[in-house]
Amino acid sequence: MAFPSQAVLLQYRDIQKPEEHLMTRLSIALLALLTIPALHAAGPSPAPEGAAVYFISPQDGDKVSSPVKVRFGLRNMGVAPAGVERQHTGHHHLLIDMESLPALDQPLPANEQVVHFGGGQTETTLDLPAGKHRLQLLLGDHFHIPHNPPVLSDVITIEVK
Ligand SMILES: [Cu+2]
Repeated sequence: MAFPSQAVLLQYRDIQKPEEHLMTRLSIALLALLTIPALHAAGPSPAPEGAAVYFISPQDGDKVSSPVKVRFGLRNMGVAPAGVERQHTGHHHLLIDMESLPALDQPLPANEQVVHFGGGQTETTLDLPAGKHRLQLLLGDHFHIPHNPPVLSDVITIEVK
């Protein structure tokens, strides 16, 4: 059985000499040092110079009727589905009526205001209530993390009739 043998192991650890404890701690510290830079190296993905994401349609100030067809444009980068790691690619995220930007150094949340297009889609159709709405596009990498520097569109405001 696992439990009694674990108890024996704990007892054995308790009677280890202090130097051995120190060695264990040093090993753990060393492991942490080796692991942390590796995690940092994994992200964020670099964006090339001149990379830009923008709305092909609608355009800022447009008066539209719902459902709204939204088309995403991307310059100097390619579209790849979520989970596919390929240099200088990413997938679109549509930010809808966000008060502020989400954290740009971690995976983007997925909710009604942050919509992922992880299949590599470059357009969508939105059902929006009447009134003014703010839209913004943000590219994310294979982990849904914005690039460095972030590839972020201007905010457009549209009015749904
Ligand atoms: Cu995503």
